[in-house]
Amino acid sequence: MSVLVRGGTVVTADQSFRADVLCREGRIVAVGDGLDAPSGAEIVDAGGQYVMPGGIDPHTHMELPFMGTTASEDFFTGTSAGIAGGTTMIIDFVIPNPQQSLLEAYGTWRGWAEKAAADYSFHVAVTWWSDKVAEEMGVLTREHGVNSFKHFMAYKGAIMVDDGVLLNSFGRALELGALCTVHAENGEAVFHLQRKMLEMGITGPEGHALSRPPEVEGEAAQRAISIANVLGAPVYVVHVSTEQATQAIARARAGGHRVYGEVLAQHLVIDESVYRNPDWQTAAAYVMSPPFRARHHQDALWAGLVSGALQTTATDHCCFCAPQKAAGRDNFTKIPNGTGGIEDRMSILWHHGVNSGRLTPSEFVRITSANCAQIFNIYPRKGTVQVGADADLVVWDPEGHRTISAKTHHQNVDFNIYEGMEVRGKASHTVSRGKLVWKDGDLRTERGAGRYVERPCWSPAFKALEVRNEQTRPAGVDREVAAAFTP
Ligand code: URQ
Ligand code: ZN
Ligand code: ZN
Repeated sequence: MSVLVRGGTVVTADQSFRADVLCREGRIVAVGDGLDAPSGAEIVDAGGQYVMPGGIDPHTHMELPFMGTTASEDFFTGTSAGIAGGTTMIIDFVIPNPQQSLLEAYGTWRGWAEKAAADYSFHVAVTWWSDKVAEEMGVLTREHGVNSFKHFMAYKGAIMVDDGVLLNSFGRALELGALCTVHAENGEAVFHLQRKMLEMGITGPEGHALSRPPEVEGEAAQRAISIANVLGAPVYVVHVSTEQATQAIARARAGGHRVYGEVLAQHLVIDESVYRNPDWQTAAAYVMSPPFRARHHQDALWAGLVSGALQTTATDHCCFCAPQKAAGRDNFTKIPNGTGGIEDRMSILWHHGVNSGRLTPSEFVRITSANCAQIFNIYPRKGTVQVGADADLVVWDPEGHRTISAKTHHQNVDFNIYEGMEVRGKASHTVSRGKLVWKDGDLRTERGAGRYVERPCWSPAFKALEVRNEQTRPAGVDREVAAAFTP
């Protein structure tokens, strides 16, 4: 099976040039002018369009069991919706219960993901600590291609971890050459404020945002960065939503600390006024953590992306339908946290990023695909258009208009957070694993066509780096190990 994408402008993280792209048996086999079509090849006319690496969404939660229910989007429907929007790979999360074996949970999620229509990988959450957790982190890196471990600093009483777990886990990940990521909200402060809101009789969705003010994220982001810095470890902050956290990351990076920041497409364009919608169901549909913020935070997030302080974009695609959200009708703390968006991320970022003049097409490729591939060590297999790379491509129609709506989206959820938003720029064709699976509105994904993507750790690179100075080398941590990640 061959696919020839003809007549387009190839855009990678560092250049744009006119070229045809030939894909065969899942790989890109030729990039150049005037390529011949092998017999039987499917031909895509990409004239007037861009040919970019398929989007990678580093933050999704397909069929996540959470807050007493299960996310409505599964690995097949969710990756299919992603393909319709130009995303060809997800990195989802294995989230063990506290005291549960990480390997056991990993096996469960791998089973669920076998139905995926596109490629996928997993961050594994560390939700508790013991020698066994440390040992299983090693097995996951050595035998299962896991190179990132997640830590929830929120969700007290459920999956929240304290500073002690962060120190143990960050240190262990450093030994393994794996990257630690954090959900940065001060869970104790959230818990305290939730009770205050309820005592004051605030039970609606507005209470969700009021119990998670920006400082709750700013403090936790700074704390995670400081803890990582004490160990000389890198850290990746997921779903950065505030000016405070963006500035903490920018300061750390300016100081030479290896800190990465991820921003969700929805936090760039939706603000906290959604929680004041008089319709309870609509306001509840926007309950996610961190919550939507006042508009000035959006300016800071865009500045973070344009300046390079923030590197990746994601969706935190974690869908709950109206009946599920209704569990919190009388108490906002019971509303399952999560929103969707995997199908719309690329159009939102193109329309509000490139059409607005904030981003060039190459910068769009960086924040939707290339940076993620490099940070999570799967570049140039993913995240670029070159011979030998996986044949994951999106043919992007910059003039294609779309009105986003739950009535027309492919996501398995009864609400679209961008409902009614008009965007210019959309995926006209998507190639996944060398197959044309989205063609002018015809979605032809196959259940189980996706494959698990192993992500190797960084060991060799770290040995070369010198510790920044004596102070950052924690006592007792082997000099060579401490050299890891520390520029
Ligand atoms: O916190 C997360 O990232 C998961 C549980 C999805 N829910 C959310 O509100 N972001
Ligand atoms: Zn989170
Ligand atoms: Zn999440």
